[in-house]
Amino acid sequence: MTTFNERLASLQNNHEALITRENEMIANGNGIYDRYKYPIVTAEHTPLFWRYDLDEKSNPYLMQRIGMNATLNSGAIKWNGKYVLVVRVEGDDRKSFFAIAESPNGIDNFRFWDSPVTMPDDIIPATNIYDMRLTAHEDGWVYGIFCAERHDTNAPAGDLSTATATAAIARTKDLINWERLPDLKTKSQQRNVVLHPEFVDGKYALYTRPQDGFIDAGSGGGIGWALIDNMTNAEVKEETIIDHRYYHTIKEVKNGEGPHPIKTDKGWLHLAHGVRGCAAGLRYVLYMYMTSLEDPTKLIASPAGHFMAPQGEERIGDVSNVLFTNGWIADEDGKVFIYYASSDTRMHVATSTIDKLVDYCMNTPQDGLTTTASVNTLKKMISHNLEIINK
Ligand code: BGC
Ligand code: BMA
Repeated sequence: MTTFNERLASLQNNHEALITRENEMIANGNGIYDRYKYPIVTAEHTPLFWRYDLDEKSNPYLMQRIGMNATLNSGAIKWNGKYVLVVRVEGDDRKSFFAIAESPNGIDNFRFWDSPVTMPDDIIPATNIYDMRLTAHEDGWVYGIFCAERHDTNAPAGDLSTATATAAIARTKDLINWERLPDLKTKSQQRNVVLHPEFVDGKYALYTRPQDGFIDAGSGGGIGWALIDNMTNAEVKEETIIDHRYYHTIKEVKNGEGPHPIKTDKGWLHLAHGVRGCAAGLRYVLYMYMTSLEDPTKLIASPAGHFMAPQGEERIGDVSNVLFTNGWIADEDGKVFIYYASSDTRMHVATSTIDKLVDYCMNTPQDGLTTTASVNTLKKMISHNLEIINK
């Protein structure tokens, strides 16, 4: 029979091997970005001392006491030279919390800090919090905007599922101590609210996602934009839709901003998710678009279709057929680390460069919104290529 200490040593060795495993870029990608062989953060990456009571007296069988179910939708920031994720960790009890994992190279060796984030509550405490977008704003604070979910007090008796989604706001200078500010005041429910990194006309600017209900985007036409006076009592008075939803596209049912856009000399580079409904449920994919530097509400590039869709094991998980992103990091040298979660279960990375992503946005044909338009676009490229081939 293995002793407590033998079992502990074996758990520790396996855990260390998992965390320090080198990642490998997958060859022969699409030229736009590269995927990697291994997920970068999984539930098994969470420290053993979060899951096991390590006291032989109270836990003689060395059983797991607090299960971690998934690590998903993570905010990202370059912090003291490290690639840092604010991971949405979900326990077996379905409660999500934020915890920080850092890596020296952005693609492997992600290690959690010892304790999860202690996030203060707003006046009305939330039941669950998730999906933080990080913005190092030019005002000097690092803001985290995330979804705060509460049971809808207007739901009929017995309906324990209808909830409300609100944008919660916190800020920090060290990623350890978080100051909670009042939740965003808006006319509708909000998920996927993201703070633009710069002041615009002296105001804070938010990407929003107005929605009719907790799940239903309804009359909310897409990704919105709102200027607000301050973050300490943030209120959206007017929203303009900057990236619309369309019939029979990858964002027919809803769309939401991913992380805040990256500034490039050609415009703001955006990464977002689009959702469509099908017999298998909701399908979430990632897509990109660009807005103008002079007028960040003006769409200047809108490549058709998805930028990334779930592949292989990414397709399967707690909520299958989902890719979701709320974090990316652009290095000084132009390399971009795209952090995405698959099927609400695990975190991955893909790498690209600013130049390639801008090229992708500017030169991928737009969606003509009909089969005829798509076939015409395709035929144009084919005939041009045939001229080259037959020369
Ligand atoms: C889940 C989210 C999900 C949302 C809408 C929440 O309860 O935690 O992951 O996006 O419901 O389906
Ligand atoms: C939501 C998002 C994510 C999640 C997705 C799929 O609406 O906000 O939290 O990844 O659904 O379940």
